[in-house]
Amino acid sequence: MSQIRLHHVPASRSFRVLWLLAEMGTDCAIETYDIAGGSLRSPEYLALNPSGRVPALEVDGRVLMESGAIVEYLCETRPEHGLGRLPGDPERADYLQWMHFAETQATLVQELNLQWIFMPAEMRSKAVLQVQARRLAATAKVLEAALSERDWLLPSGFSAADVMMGFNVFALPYYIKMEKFPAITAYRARIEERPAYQAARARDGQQKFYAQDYYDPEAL
Ligand SMILES: N[C@@H](CCC(=O)N[C@@H](CS)C(=O)NCC(=O)O)C(=O)O
Repeated sequence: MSQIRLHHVPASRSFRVLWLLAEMGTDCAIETYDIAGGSLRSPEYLALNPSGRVPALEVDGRVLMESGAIVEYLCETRPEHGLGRLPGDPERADYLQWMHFAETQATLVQELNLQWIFMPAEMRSKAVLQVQARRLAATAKVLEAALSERDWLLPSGFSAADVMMGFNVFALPYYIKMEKFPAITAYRARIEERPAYQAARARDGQQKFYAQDYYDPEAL
């Protein structure tokens, strides 16, 4: 089998794939890109992923994009690692729900990133930033309620749904006050204790997005 190659931006959604592969004990080569530097729009990269986004994964003789699809594909084609909940599993419906809810939440983070990090300050809308931060907090409430009941998203224990969602929780503190979310904070600490997470972070690279600890729309 040819080597798996991950097209990656440090601290972006491609980290989910890097982390999942580490949980599987599967090595991969990494090609690193700079979101602001234009390399995701090069003809070579667009030939791999026409939407110009990460992740893209070269695996099993093809290229896949969309972090959720990649995570599901890897779990289904490598079931021996027990990280997915495949059709027939009693947790399958909850697993799918968390996998996709993670993208609902990540999209809110992305919209906040767009305004706070990537757009010129004069283009920011206080109203939109306030609404998006509130919407993000609403998703955090859902997560907080689940994690108040158990350590991982599914009762049977750690799964790829935690990889999808666990990536998000490191971005939440930039946009919402975490005091109201002690279960998420404890979840984050449990994630940081995982050897595979630590191994993936060691390969991830330096995040270049956030220059402050908290972005407050009220301060605009
Ligand atoms: N739903 C997609 C979203 C991919 C995505 O938007 N990735 C971001 C990084 S987190 C990106 O590549 N942004 C670059 C851009 O939009 O130009 C996924 O989960 O893979």
